[in-house]
Amino acid sequence: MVEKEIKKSIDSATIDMLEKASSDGVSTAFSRAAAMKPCPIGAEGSCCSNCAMGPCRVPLPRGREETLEDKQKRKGVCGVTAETIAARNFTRMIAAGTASHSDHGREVTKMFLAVAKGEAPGYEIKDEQKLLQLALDFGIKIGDRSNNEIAVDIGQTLSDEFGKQEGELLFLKRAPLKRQELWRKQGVTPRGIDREVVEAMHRTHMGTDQDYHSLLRHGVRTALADGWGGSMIATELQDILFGTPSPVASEINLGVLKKDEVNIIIHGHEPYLAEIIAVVAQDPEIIDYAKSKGAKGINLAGMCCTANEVLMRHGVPIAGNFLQQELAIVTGVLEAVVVDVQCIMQGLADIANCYHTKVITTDRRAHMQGATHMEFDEHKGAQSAKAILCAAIDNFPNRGTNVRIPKEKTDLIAGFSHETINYLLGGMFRASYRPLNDNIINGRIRGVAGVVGCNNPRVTHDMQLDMVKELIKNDVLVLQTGCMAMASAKAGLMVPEAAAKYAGAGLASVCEAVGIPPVLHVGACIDNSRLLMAATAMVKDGGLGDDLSDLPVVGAAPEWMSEKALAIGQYFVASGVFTVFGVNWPTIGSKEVTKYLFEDFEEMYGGTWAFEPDPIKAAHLMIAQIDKKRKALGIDKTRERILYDMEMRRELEAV
Ligand code: SF4
Ligand code: MSK
Repeated sequence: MVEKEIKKSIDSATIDMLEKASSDGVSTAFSRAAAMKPCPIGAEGSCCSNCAMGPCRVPLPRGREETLEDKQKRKGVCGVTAETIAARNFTRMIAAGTASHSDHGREVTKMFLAVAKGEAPGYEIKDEQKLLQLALDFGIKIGDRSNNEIAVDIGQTLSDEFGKQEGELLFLKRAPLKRQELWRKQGVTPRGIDREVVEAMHRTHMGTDQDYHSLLRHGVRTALADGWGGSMIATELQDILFGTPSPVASEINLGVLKKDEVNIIIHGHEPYLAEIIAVVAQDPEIIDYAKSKGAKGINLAGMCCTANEVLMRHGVPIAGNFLQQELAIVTGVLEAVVVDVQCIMQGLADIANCYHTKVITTDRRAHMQGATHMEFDEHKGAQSAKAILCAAIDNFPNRGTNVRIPKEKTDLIAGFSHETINYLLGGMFRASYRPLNDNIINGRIRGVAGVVGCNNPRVTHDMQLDMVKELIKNDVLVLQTGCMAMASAKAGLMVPEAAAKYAGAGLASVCEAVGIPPVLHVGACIDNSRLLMAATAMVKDGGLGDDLSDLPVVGAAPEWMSEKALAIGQYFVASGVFTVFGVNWPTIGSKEVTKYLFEDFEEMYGGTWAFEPDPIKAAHLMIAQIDKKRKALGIDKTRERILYDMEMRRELEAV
């Protein structure tokens, strides 16, 4: 029997595999979500379990307005208010998100230092230009020193950013001056990355910070340590080590799996192992080994953000986004899913038991019961990769007959790093954001939206498409990362031809002139730092104000689930960007806290949060915000003229 949860996605490959999962009798995140309703008290941020006097639940009254008497009663055993509980929970989520991105950044830094010191054979410095630019930024001597010598100093400088006790994070200097001053004035300039995360945990411990204003201020400081710290370090150093992405063609969706080859999915977030697997998988010796087991070859595909990383740099196809990870196993043709860190469902181990798939954990920080652990050693990268590939190949003969590969796969172009956008718009020798700014000023492009984040089985999988289509139809250029980028790619929005099909006339004319899709794949979750850099470049190119908050730029995470998404949203907001989230809002249990985030933050940071679960309505909130910024910049009239011209053109065509 077909279960109710199979209607949970708009992606037909996902629906197909949910039907197969149902007939195979296996549970997935979709069926588990349907069977278990979310706790309403936790969802609104009104539950505290920060000490053993609790957990304390202080829900809003249901079905009626909160009275003063209710408010008096809504206290934990320690006397803490519902406001403090909501703000503490929110700050802890930001801290966890920041910790995850930043621990990724730390690992990259360690890897970078190992490569610079010649201790990680198989890896090398690929982007010399970016290396030298960073050296100039940090005042590190270049002279006649080798790249590796310079890299050691850069690695050490950035490694120190994590444990720095005082001062300001180095990358904050990249932000417009006005923004830096605003952060100082608000007291949210981050010092060291680890320091802000540790302080967030301390402040939210029982009996420490009990004022929601100061708790949330520290949440902002912590989030900034992510966007302008840990995430930016990860992006920059990965670019130097593995190459700064440039446009690359590939394919996406479960249809990239192959019936007659050894299928291996690389899944998670940190790309060092995946990088070397992508290389070693092409070794003729390994391919011959696969053939010796009866396969025609090795088919590597990605999942989640590790997928984005190896897509952008090697063109490795993507099997799917977050909610498709279990479904890739349901195909019955997956020999191994090789995971590193973050967004890996423990459900993989259970579901793999029902098929022949091997779940291989590879990171010392992320083990899973029921999985095979083959720890990656960066000092012996190629050996680690080879051992993992062989384990997958050895599993090929165990493949059963219960197989079905969805036919869906879609072409996409990825790899629009901040530098690439610069070159594409301005040309190789005059790389600049000037043409983007000019087209925003003349109204062909109304504004820019970053639509990022995860999938969530509490809402229709990939429903963000409605938002993205509405935005581009209204001439908003969309930049995407993470699993949202994958949703648009699956629907065919990430090819240049999509401009004529889906974009408004103004945006389409620019995309066609430059040869870009109307929806740009900018990278993985940590690469939201590229969005900060792109927005900063727009300010620096002039004509659109002198701060990030002046730009007609907005953000959204319509299907978010991860604490990392909240950290990203918070650093967008604190960088001056209006940001709307879908699914649910985790402080709804406190009107004061929610008002503070949704209204007062605008005064303080020039950017604010909003919550709107309907993707079309959310798109219109974003468009309204873009129009508000255009008006403040005095460029609203140019757009009216463009629309008038289009109308006139249509009338002419009708004659
Ligand atoms: Fe309850 Fe206060 Fe302990 Fe939280 S910190 S569990 S509200 S007593
Ligand atoms: S992988 S954080 S589900 S975007 Fe970055 Fe996707 Fe969200 Fe993980």
